[in-house]
Amino acid sequence: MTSFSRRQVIQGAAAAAALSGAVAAVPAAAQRRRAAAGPPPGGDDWVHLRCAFKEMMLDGHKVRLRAYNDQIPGPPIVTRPGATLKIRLENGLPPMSPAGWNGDHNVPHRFDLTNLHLHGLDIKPHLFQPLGTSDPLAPMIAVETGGHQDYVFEIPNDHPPGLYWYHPHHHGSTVVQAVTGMAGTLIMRGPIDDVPQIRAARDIVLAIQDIGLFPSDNPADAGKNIWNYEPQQNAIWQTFTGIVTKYDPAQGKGVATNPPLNGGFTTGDYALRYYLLNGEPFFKEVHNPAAPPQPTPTQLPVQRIAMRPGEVVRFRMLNASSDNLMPIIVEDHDVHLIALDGVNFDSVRTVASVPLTGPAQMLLAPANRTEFLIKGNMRPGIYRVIQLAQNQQFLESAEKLICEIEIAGEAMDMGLPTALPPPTRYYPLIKPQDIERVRTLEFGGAFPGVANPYVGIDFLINNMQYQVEAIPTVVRLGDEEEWHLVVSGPHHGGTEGHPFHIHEVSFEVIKIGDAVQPPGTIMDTIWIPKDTEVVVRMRFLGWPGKTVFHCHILPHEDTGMMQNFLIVDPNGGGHH
Ligand SMILES: [Cu+2]
Repeated sequence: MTSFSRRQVIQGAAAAAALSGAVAAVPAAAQRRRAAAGPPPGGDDWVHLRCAFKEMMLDGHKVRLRAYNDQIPGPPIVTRPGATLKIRLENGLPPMSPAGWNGDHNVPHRFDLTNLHLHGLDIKPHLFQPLGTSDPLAPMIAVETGGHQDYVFEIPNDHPPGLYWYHPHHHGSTVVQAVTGMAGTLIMRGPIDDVPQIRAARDIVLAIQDIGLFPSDNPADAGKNIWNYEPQQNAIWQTFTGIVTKYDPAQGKGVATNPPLNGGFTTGDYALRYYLLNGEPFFKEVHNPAAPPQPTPTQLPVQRIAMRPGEVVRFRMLNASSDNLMPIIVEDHDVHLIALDGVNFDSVRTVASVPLTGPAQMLLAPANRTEFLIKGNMRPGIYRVIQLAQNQQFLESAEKLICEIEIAGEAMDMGLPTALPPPTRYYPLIKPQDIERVRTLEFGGAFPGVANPYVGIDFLINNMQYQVEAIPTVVRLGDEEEWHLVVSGPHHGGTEGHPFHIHEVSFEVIKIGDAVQPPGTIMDTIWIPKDTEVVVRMRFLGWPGKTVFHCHILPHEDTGMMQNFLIVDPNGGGHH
């Protein structure tokens, strides 16, 4: 995190990159030649990411977080279709003893192990060892303290250009690492950047993260008043009592830790949680003992983005938070949507200005991205970018002011694009008669937990917890499938919505409940509201291999709401 002052004015991509030390996988010269085909010149084109603890001040609190290259969010990675993207991930986190872990991968453990997921990219499967493996029994890549992993990806020539992101994905340590800072943006350059009205617009990335904290239980921190999220093995923060328990197999129940611990693993409610915009806190929540599902909210001062009347600015918003669903409004402005989850539409979709009471203009589940143009209101003033309050999750989410747009200065009249270059990789869209298979996935759970007594709550897909060596789903390369994603009633544990995310492919969203979506709504993560069925269609067109789909509420994922699937090549071997 850089030393931003309050009311810092966000300038746009160039300034943001300079501030945060952007890592460009494509050399600067190649970036200027955006339209050029083929991979970047060889040589010094490795992106280096090193994760480690980071001590810093956050809103007056001394905190110990986890960061890539000492930056929160991590350094932006820039690449483009046709490139070879090479990333070396180094693990500088301190070791954590596995002592006391019962060996169940759905019990959070080994917060020192890490790996890397490039979220939303259509690239070789990269969660299991070795990279791209089709071995059903392949283990997950787990980089130990002091170790490293090299990732080399061929980006397809027709890869959609847009906003993607990266974060750790080792089962059992994902949320602890991500909710203490480990996430960064990845920008795929491409044809959309050459649309004249888009090229003329400043490009401003709005990366939103959450940071979960407890007072440190580390004896070495005694008297230092440090906040962190470093739960001991099997220590579970009990939201409703505010005490920390460890499961005792002999008694068959969780027992209060003695001496009491301040913090433990949590499925969402922290003693203290911050929301960050590009690394700066804008909102705080404090655990509320009187009503745990309603943390006590505090709005903090926000950053301000300067625009001129009639100026068109390109915004790219990432919800990198671990579990917060974000309905978004830009006050007194039409939102000209150009892309969701990195895949642009074939024309601009304008969402008219709405009252601040809603309904929202955009809905970002955890992991979603929206890319949109805003044309500055001709009336100078301060306009708010707001996350509306929502109660679609166990924890209620209060209304949050994320940032402000200050419109001032001489008026301009910048244009909006009419047509956009179609993302050819996903066209033609899948026709109903071409669907080879229909599958149903049900997201549910149980409280108190039966399958996962150590955690005390079950998160299940089709009544299964994650098993690293199981392959419940096998699909064929080239096939087109329709998946029905269901969060059903309370009798199946469907008490809150869940965001579905699948690796390797993006899907077209056909229906959310009864609401038919516009053709060409391509996403990689979709919010499934409770008591609702979402229908998506996808084509497995990239690589064979072992990979996963899961709920992108990270504590749900880490405790079991994930499944492997295998993409097999019916013609045996080969790729593309
Ligand atoms: Cu979930």
